[in-house]
Amino acid sequence: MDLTVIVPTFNEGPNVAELVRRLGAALQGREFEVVFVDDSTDDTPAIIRGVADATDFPVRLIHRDEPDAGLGGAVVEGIRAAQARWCLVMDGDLQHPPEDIPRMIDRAAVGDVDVVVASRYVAGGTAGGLAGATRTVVSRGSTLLTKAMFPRKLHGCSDPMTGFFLLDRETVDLDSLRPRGFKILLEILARRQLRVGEVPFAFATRYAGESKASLTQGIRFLTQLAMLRFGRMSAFALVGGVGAIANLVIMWGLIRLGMDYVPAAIIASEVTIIGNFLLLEYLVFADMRSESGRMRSRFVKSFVFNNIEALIRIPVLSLLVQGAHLPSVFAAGITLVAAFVVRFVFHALWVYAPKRVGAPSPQSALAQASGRTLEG
Ligand SMILES: Nc1nc2c(ncn2[C@@H]2O[C@H](COP(=O)(O)OP(=O)(O)OP(=O)(O)O)[C@@H](O)[C@H]2O)c(=O)[nH]1
Ligand SMILES: [Mg+2]
Repeated sequence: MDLTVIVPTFNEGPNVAELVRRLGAALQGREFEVVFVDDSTDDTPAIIRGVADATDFPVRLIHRDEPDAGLGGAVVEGIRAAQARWCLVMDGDLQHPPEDIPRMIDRAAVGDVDVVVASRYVAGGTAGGLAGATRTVVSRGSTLLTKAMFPRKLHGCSDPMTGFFLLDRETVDLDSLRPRGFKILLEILARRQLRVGEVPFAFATRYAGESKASLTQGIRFLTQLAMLRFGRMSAFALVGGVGAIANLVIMWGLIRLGMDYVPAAIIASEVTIIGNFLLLEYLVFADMRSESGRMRSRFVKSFVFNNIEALIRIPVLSLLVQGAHLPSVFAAGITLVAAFVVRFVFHALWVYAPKRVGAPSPQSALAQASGRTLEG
């Protein structure tokens, strides 16, 4: 087997037959297989099986009943299951023309790269298939931001957000990837310096079906970027900072409405504690949720911890001010920083600790949780 074509699909039924037909035509005379990694909730799996029966090259289906880590997770699962060393990843909606694959293979055959990226933004490529001006601006802007954050690792890559690439799977450590959201190539390139080759391609319009891109995906992407660049602790700090500001704004608002400052402070704290928990769940620790038991028990732990923390922090603050005669704002700063570190360790090690048998130990969970700065 020379090549495994990996196609992540989510409700792409109407595109399957046409995609497989064009793949067969474009890759005629080569040894290859097609692997669909499917998270669909409709009849797409049945359509894939039907098409597989009618083709003379191997078409495999991996259907995930419990999808993990969305599109990125699906691609990683496909790479794991691949028979070939070289894996071609492409969308299932024909925005990535199968006819470009031979050029990508030729580029890889030169032998000096680990990954060949089909780029919309290199001379000769076009992004015409992006739906509308907003999508184009968002795509362009986020590409620039991403390249600015990883200037060295993404130096040779004009389109790190593309979902169309050919990868030598022996050059990536699949276990080190933390796929979340849509941008799996970025995850691969940011983890490790790879040699990148590019070929231009014309991004087509969707053949049939509906787009799965959304604002939620956009927010996930920004979190992914922050975590890749600065590690999980900074995403955690970001959420904490937003929470602290929200806390003060709520308190100020309630006092203006005539409430006494003590109940105002208590209400503001409780609202922030709940809001912070939700942000941690869906942004910072999203990739660890499935392994760390039930959401309700995580909420109870987090809620109890934060309330105890507030109960300890205030007396410590007055001790520092009255006992050690520190200026109050400075003292408050010290207690907040100390509380932040303790809170991070508590959430990473206990609230989001993996529950499954054979799961990593708390020590490795913390290493994973704190993340690393990936580029010097
Ligand atoms: N397995 C799997 N595939 C997904 C998931 N979400 C999206 N996909 C597939 O990933 C590919 C890209 O998704 P699209 O909805 O086309 O996203 P896009 O190309 O950025 O958006 P459009 O330009 O509007 O098409 C398609 O083949 C989808 O079916 C998912 O959660 N799991
Ligand atoms: Mg698409």
